[in-house]
Amino acid sequence: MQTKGRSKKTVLSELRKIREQDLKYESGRILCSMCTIPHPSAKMAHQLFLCSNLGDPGLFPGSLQLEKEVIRKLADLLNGKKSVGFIVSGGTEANLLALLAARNMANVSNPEVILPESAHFSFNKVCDLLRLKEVQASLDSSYRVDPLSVERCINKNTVAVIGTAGTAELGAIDPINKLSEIALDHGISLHVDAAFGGFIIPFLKGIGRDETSFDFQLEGVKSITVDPHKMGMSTIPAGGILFRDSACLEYIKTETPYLTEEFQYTFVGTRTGASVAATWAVFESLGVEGFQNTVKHCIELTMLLSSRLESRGFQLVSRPTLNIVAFRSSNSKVLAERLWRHGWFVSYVPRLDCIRIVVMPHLRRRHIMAFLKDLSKIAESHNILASL
Ligand code: 0PR
Repeated sequence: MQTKGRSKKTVLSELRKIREQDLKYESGRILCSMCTIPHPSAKMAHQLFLCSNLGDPGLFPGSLQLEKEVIRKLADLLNGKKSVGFIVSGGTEANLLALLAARNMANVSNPEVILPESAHFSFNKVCDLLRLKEVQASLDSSYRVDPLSVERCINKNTVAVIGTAGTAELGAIDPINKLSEIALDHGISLHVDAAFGGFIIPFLKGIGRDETSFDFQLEGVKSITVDPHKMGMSTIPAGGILFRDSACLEYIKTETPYLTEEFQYTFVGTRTGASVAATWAVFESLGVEGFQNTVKHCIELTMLLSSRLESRGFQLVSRPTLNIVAFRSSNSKVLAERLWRHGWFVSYVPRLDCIRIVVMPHLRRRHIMAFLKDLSKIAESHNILASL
């Protein structure tokens, strides 16, 4: 660090220059992200609550009220009549809290968790931290967890099973209704990771598409992850964890002897109220109709992209259920690398040897059309065939 401070103007102008190196969602070239441009009201709300710390909520009763309201609205969206929860740092922390509760609730000496092959890698971190043994359940032909495989994995050490409502790789929705029955039959917790799908699935019915039940309506569902900083269009960091009822909180609480509240339930201590305010602002600004319109926009572009890819001969890994398209070519890895070099930022998924595109709200039809045009050119110039 230099001895003397520099003027605000100099500092900011340097920061602006450095910021130019970051990619911008507005360019329409970020096709590999589950985050997007926050809603304009979220950006302003975030600034307004920049100093707020929900780690010591007695000092910030306004922020606390906003968190309660946001959780109430999320609970309504997910049919959780008695649900409680928190806005946390992201899907990873939300999944951590869910499994912490499940493990402590079960209180067995060698706890195990059943993870579908398609579960997000955050669960690997969580299981490592919580010393939970991972048991992998296999998928069916449409990349949804096979309930029979789950049932075969259960033994006396099983504390929880994970179901995903919108997998990170394909946007697939596991048969949560079946998992719920299994969880109830065996007295284990079912945690639903709807980090991505939680802000999409509840709005599908309103736009005339099939809706799958994945939430607290199903009695076996103990907890749900649902992230405002993904399809919720809030600012980062905003993950969401909801529990079925307040009894679950007993298993994750830590005493905070000298703070303004007696217990903390989140993993992170000092935590921002800014993205809570931002989430509140998005809910107020959009309402159900606004979310429906956003979901409709993303799904329509997804359908456009997937059908055009198919007509160009590319093979879809599966029919998109949500706004994720995964496709293959004769050399998907090299094609993904070439696309990056040409400024199209897609993901390459090694497990499925495919390219993944997440059709987030920052994308427009013109971006999809420009991508398709470049894709064909790039594939051709590197002798990559659309078909396998
Ligand atoms: N569960 C699911 C189903 C997820 O998709 C993710 C993240 C998580 C949990 C973990 O959430 P946090 O990252 O908030 O802790 N899914 C994205 C992914 O892995 C995260 C992401 C976001 C990646 C933006 C890239 C990016 O640019 O694809």
